[in-house]
Amino acid sequence: MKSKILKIALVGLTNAGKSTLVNCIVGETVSITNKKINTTQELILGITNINNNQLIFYDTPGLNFLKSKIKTEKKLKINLWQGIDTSDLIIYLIDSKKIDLKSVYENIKILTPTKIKIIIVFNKIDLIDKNKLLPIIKKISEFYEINSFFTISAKYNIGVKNLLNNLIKLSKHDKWLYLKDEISDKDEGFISIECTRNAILTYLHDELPYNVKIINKTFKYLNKNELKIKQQIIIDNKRYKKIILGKKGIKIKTIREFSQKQISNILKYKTHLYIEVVTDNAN
Ligand SMILES: Nc1nc2c(ncn2[C@@H]2O[C@H](COP(=O)(O)OP(=O)(O)OP(=O)(O)O)[C@@H](O)[C@H]2O)c(=O)[nH]1
Ligand SMILES: [Mg+2]
Repeated sequence: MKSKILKIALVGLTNAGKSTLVNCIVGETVSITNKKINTTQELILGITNINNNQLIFYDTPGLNFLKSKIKTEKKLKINLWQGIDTSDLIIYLIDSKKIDLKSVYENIKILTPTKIKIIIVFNKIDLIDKNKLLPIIKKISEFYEINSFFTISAKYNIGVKNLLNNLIKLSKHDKWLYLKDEISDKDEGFISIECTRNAILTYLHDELPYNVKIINKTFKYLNKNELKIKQQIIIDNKRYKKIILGKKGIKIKTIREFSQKQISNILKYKTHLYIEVVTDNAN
């Protein structure tokens, strides 16, 4: 059978469940998820192969950015558009529990000039009565030439197989871009950094979690079961250091433990994680 390929950009408001969907499709955690907003900052790829079809999903940063608070806003926009520009299809993902029709109209209006086919997927169907979506689907199709609507629950893997079976019908004859076993473009080092970012996002508030940089100083497999990672959390404001450390270091302890557990679960290595907080250009 000739190889086929389809590149799909997952687009939608923050918290719609884009990263959860990528993980569900790939079957492993390649992109972190969190109930806080603007979790995804990089453009992350999730790849799945079904028979002769290679489906490549671009998990993009949520469309509504944390204006002014977030220093990386520009980077998020670049990553979002890079994902869209390289795709053959846009999945506009909607949180069915929190439908904001105005934002759906506005965002589809922004995406329409790209001339890339858009399909709409209602996520979190486990939280609502499906019938409530019918008038909404009718309204959207009155405004735009969109005729493909799907309902899924990315968290509970409902309707996802049906969605994939419909996507493969749209794939085009071409060479696969990734090897059979590749599930993401990101490596284990990246995931370990994302886990610590996720821990910071979970335990710290306001703008701080969005404005830290994390790097791996050491990433070493000790044997086939154990992993040693030394990370640095780099901040540009001395004031933040106190907040991240917390009273008697309690905050950083919680962050380290949360991240270490997540890394161990995702990478399937017993992980020894060490974290140091440093200031850069301190003021
Ligand atoms: N009940 C339910 N919750 C879901 C579902 N999909 C995602 N969630 C939850 O919604 C929250 C946001 O999910 P994410 O996958 O991080 O959302 P996102 O669209 O990637 O968000 P950003 O990266 O901020 O743009 C998390 O707490 C998920 O567990 C679903 O199908 N049902
Ligand atoms: Mg995300």
